[in-house]
Amino acid sequence: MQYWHPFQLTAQRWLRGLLILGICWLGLTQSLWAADLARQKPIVVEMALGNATDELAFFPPQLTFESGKRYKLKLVNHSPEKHYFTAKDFADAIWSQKVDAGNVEIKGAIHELELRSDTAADWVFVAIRPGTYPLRCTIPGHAESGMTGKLIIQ
Ligand SMILES: [Cu+2]
Repeated sequence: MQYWHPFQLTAQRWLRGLLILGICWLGLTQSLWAADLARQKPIVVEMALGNATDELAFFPPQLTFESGKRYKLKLVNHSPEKHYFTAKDFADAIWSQKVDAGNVEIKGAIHELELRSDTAADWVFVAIRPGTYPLRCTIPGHAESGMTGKLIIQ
């Protein structure tokens, strides 16, 4: 049998209560922060994967984002073949909300997008971690022919 001094018991309860309150507060401020970011009107940026004359490049080859801002990155492929938008480290440095592609909306973390000829997709995200991240098309031969780029978060 264990006996607890009444004060000790009360102090422990208080501490536990405070700890729970603290955790709730953290959770609340974090979700408020996320909700606030999610409501920001996105800055629209466009990038083309290839072009009508089938040049293997991203247009423009470099984009710069600002940390803490919400973006809608409009990806378009007007070229006669399919391309990939592969930027794994960049994907880890953003808070990805969704990708809108035609009638489909994909939520959560996305690392790579495949765009077939004459398709478009809107990627909505909040830029978070500053850095310079490589972008490439992973179709054999494309990156080697110049289909690479840079995504910068400042
Ligand atoms: Cu390509």
